[in-house]
Amino acid sequence: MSATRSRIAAAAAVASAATFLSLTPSPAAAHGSVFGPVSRVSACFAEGPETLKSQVCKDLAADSGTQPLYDWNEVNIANADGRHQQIIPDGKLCSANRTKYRALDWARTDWPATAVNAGSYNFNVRVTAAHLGSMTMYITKQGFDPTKPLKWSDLDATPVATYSTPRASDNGHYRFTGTLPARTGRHIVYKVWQRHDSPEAFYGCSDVVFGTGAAAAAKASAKAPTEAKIDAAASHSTVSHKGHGGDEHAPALVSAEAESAGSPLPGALTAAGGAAVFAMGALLFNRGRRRTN
Ligand SMILES: [Cu+2]
Repeated sequence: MSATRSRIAAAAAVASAATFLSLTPSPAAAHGSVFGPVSRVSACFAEGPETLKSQVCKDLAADSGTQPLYDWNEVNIANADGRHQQIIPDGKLCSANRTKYRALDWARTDWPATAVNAGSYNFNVRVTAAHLGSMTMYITKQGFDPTKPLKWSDLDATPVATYSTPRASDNGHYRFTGTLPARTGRHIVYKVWQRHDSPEAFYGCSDVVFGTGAAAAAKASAKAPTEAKIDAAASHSTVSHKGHGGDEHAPALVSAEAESAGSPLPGALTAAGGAAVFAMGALLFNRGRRRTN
């Protein structure tokens, strides 16, 4: 084989390797979702993706399919790196600006909600993988209009809870206490969970209704998924439910895995995939050269 021909062969191999890398699905990493108060995606998943009851959950599935519900423990941005307000525009907070989860941004007042009162509140986050990091829970200001898309400026700057997430969970849960301020009516609790062992962050909206009256109770229909439901639906998930817990040094392709699940920020995949293609191409090219020597 001539040097020129072997170069052409190497180039073709690189091209097919690039195609292979871009077409090969890889499971996204597992994370979690807020079960207390129940997040939007968890509340719909709990109804059963194939047996949805709430109109808003049915509309979500009609718009986006059921995969966002089976992937209830995702809603991540792989390379957020603390830049939450820069990379998530107003109106896209609940989806983390992910097209896959766009329905979660709908400003509707019929999302399944959790009844709450001012004062101490026990938060419960179901995590399918624990990560060292910081979890911050915000709540909307008094006067928030739930018929308008959620904006960063709607959130009270003072968190209602902050929690340093340890590398081991309490049997699949992070439990911590916060303090809810006085509010009336429907509000949103917004979770920001920034990993410290990687730039990845997770987001979520939980609908709450303040008050103890019958009207509040009637609106507060959210239920968290049962463990049986989580187990039964795991095979439909594109998000790993196990396997990378406690990964203090995430492998290089973790970012790429999250990217393949639809992150709007493509840098990580390009970098990781490009490095792999380059390495493979260099190897093939050198083999070709050796043959011609
Ligand atoms: Cu994770």
